[in-house]
Amino acid sequence: DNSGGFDVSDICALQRLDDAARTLPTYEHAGRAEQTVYSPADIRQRVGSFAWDSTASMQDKLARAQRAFARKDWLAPARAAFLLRLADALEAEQAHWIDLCAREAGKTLLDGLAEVREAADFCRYYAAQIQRLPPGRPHGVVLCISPWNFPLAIFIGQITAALAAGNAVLAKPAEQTSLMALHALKLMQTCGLPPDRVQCVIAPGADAGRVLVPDCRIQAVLFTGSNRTARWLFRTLAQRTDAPIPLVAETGGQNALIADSTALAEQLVDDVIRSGFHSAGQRCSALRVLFLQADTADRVIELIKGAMDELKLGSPQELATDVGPLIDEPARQRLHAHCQRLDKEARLLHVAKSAPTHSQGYFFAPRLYEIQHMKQLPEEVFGPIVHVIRYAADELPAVVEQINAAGFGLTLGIHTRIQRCADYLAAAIKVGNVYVNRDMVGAVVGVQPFGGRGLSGTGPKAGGPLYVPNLRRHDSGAGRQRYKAADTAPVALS
Ligand code: UN1
Repeated sequence: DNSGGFDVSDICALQRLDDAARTLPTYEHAGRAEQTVYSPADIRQRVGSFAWDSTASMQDKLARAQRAFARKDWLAPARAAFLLRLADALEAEQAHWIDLCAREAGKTLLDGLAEVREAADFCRYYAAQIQRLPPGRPHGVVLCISPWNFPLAIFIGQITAALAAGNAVLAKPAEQTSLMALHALKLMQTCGLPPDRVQCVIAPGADAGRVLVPDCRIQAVLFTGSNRTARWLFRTLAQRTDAPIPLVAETGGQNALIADSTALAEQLVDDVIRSGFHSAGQRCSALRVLFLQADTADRVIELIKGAMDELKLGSPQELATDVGPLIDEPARQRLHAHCQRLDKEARLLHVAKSAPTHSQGYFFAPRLYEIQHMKQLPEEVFGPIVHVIRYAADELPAVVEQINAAGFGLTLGIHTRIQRCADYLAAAIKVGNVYVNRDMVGAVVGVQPFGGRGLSGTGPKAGGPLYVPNLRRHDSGAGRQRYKAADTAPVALS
């Protein structure tokens, strides 16, 4: 995403939105089996409504998408022009998207702005790919399964990847953010999307999966979501008689940041706060496990505790808010269960002091635990909780081993001023994205291929280290201006 570098007009536009927030409209999509949507930040606030798809309507949408693909009448130049129009249209309606994102997904105004920018970046990136790459053979109907935590950016990113390569799309957005998906589909239609080319199924994941994934009319799958669902997709696709079906999966991580005693403490703390607690920790790239070299750990922990108390929890519609709500009650229950277990076997170092400005939502105060080993985290913890592990200077190889043994491989942070140490860790730990002396969220479209290795997904493919400038930060010295990424595009689908 592109959440850095705001100028004054952005901030003014957001402030006006902040002031106007409570008078904005609701979003209604009439139909049978209607579902009302309430805001995760305030469960009394009605956001809109939508209708669930039945099995029959899912099948109908699949058939339509297949017919649209069979027409083969949407040529590359028209596809590229469509993507560029869509990018402009998204940006023209920026305030609308930021508002809906805050109310339906509980994302802060700045996170919402980053969503719009990233979605537009995907459109322009794939439009450029159409012009740059030789045409490949499209697959047919691509099933795009997108998550609620990036309800616009990943929804649009997957669909535009598939469309750019000439496919038709059956989109299955997370049900928690159905309104955003339905509105984005409408916008695509107004930008000249050919009839039926993109269909959007609104259904609980398990129902949609059972109906659609075994169906031989689905010819490829793009998935961002949980590791458990990714495994189910692999198994189900493998059982199809027409296998192999391409699956691009991006799943979770137990993302670690290793900070040795040469790290600049204030920069480190800033990056821990942003990577672990902003977006309420609800990013697959977020920091979960912070390895601190023992000599300086106490000092860093004290600074982190102070910074946690500065965080403002509250309504995502207020510009001053740093941490919004979790997405829903099951998410909060999962975090509570995790904390109940850790309260017995680990040390609670701190709970952020800031109480939410209003309490009618699924808020969860950021927490810092100290644990002994990553084995204490059996699965991804999707929320604002950071787990500290201390290590002695001569234990670095054991840290590497511990991270690799956990099996996930999405993001890794390294804070050090010893070049040899950064090089050693970046080479020894198997992950898709290594961030050196900066935060570890906010991958930028077109600059940095984003994907996980091991349990974290199917890409990016292994490649040599590529050092590029850090686009967000321009404020500091040596070692801070780069990150490492692999050498493939985010999604190559043809
Ligand atoms: C996700 O959280 O599901 O780099 C993936 C980042 C984002 C992560 C998106 N692009 O923080």
